[in-house]
Amino acid sequence: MNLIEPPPALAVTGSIEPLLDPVFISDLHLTVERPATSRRFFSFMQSEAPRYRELVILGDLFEFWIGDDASSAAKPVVDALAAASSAGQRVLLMHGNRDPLLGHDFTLAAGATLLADPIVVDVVGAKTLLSHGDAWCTRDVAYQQFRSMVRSVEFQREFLTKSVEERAAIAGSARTRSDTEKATKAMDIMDVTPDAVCRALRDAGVRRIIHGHTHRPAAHRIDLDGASAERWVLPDWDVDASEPRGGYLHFVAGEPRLVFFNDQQSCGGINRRPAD
Ligand code: LP5
Ligand code: MN
Repeated sequence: MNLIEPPPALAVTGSIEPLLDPVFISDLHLTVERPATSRRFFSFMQSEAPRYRELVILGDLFEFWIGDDASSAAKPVVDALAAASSAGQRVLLMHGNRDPLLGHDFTLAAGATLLADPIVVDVVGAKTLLSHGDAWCTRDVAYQQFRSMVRSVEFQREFLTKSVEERAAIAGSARTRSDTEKATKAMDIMDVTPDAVCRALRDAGVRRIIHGHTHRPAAHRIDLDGASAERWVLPDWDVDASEPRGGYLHFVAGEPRLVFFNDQQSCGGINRRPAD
């Protein structure tokens, strides 16, 4: 890392102009090891994304990211984002738990803006809280400890001084340990905590949340102090899986709508008003 640049945790912006006609995606986990998913991303960038004024990526675009200086395999992805931003689309991106080290060089090359997590944004006329969503999985105590470490400026500065090989080895063992530990965690621990979501809605003074991370796409209606609020959860993408999945959220007549690539994929709230 160039030492004059801010570490990724400080390379984010906390305030942006309203989104007028956005498309939201997250949790693509792009890697050369999932070629069909990468191909679907490139076709999305060619044919679907250009219909919207803003492309918003709410974290985990990449399977993992160990620093902007170790990203040659991701060049086609960066180029696709750069083509979109050069064509006049706003490209907005949030860190996920897999790619919290996306930094200044990446955003410069992609023509993207890194968003703080969470961030309140005017989205199609409604004040909305955007987040990757992992910070609200508060019952996953081991994960929250890991998250605090990886998001800290001190950790990021230190980690990015290591060689690419050393970083790759550490990230590889973190991935293995994550998979092993996830196998023993109860499913509800790995979902957002309802109280944490309500607190976030109250603190932000909003009635709508959009997030990713949990891979449980849905539209939830929430009772917030006697009034109604909404939590929209984006789908993850895996087009290489035996049952391919993925999709996006956009707005139709001012209302959010989830769209899935695979008609077989279903969720609690597809194309309907949020369900409980
Ligand atoms: O990612 P996923 O879907 O498997 O599970 C997440 C949580 N796991 C993680 C860990 C990431 O997968 C690791 C990859 C990061 C690569 C890029 C970052 C580069 C910095 C790497 C620095 C080490 O996010 C998982 C949640 C799950 O979502 C659902 O919310 O449960 O959380 C965990 O599994 C966390 C474990 O409980 C603890 C993991 C400890 C790993 C320790 C590695 C220590 C290395 C120390 C080096 C100084
Ligand atoms: Mn995630």
